[in-house]
Amino acid sequence: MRLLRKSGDVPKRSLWQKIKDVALMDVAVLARGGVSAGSLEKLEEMLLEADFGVPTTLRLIDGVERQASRGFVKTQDEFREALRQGVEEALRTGRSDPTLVTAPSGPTIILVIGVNGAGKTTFIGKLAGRFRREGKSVLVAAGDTFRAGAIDQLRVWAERAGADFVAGKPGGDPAAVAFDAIDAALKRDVDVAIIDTAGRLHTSDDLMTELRKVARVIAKRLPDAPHETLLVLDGTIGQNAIAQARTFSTAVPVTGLVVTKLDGTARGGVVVAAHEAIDVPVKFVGVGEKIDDLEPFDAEDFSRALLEEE
Ligand SMILES: Nc1nc2c(ncn2[C@@H]2O[C@H](COP(=O)(O)OP(=O)(O)OP(=O)(O)O)[C@@H](O)[C@H]2O)c(=O)[nH]1
Ligand SMILES: [Mg+2]
Repeated sequence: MRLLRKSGDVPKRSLWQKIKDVALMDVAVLARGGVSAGSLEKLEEMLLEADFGVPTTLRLIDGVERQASRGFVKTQDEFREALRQGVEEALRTGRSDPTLVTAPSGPTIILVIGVNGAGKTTFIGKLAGRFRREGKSVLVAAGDTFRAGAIDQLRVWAERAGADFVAGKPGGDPAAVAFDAIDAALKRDVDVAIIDTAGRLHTSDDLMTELRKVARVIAKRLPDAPHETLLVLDGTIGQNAIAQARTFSTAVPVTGLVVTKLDGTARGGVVVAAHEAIDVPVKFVGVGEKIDDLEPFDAEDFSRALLEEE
């Protein structure tokens, strides 16, 4: 998994690189066998800095301490492996299947939601490109009628990916766009329809109300749809992403998470924290602005990439 690598000209140190330097004293204490609860202070600081959040951080520390008390954490490598296993286990707990749900017959409908700037439209472009490479026919729909320029931005992505494009009028009703998109998907018999949405309205309440309406209209037009409602989170905004995950998932049934902008950050704890916060599987991560910069999620790969030696 291409993750957390340098983006542009600024090389970033991996999380492990940081932990390795400052947590060595913790390791030394562990190696002497003298671990008491709460002794891994440095590690705790580092994990919080990497956006794991308090509950996930405490659980990870607990896991390392438990391994240590059994005598399994005597070397730096064992320390790293204990932590990595904790991360992987957290990502495999609860609802954690990264496979995209598809319609048993007819078009698969994917609704994409998230705050403005999270990377929804870019993700849709990348996902459409991915389906096209698999030989599937794709339609994308510009359900963001709110932001000026949003419709054209998606049109460009559709052309780049080789996908059909459906749009309404600027300022029009996004639910109507979603309805038309499903009509078009059924008529043209496409394999996948992906519906973009606005990230900002006057208030967050307005946005949630609108999303609920879009989801309702989709379900009315096609029972069982949307087959996926993917929440896009910016991986660089720390605990705000967790708050967003909670807000969106109480408004609509979120079926998968997409965490973007994981290139060029030495953090990434948001991926684990968001999964734990709302018990929804992470399905993709975004690692750049280009069409190929999308990685299907894999818990083991992710944990290895996060804690890789440079
Ligand atoms: N480095 C990096 N940039 C990304 C990634 N995904 C998206 N971006 C950038 O983030 C910015 C916002 O992306 P959009 O796709 O327009 O975000 P959006 O959620 O559709 O935003 P609104 O339409 O305003 O709601 C753009 O400049 C993208 O190029 C990623 O994985 N890595
Ligand atoms: Mg957008």
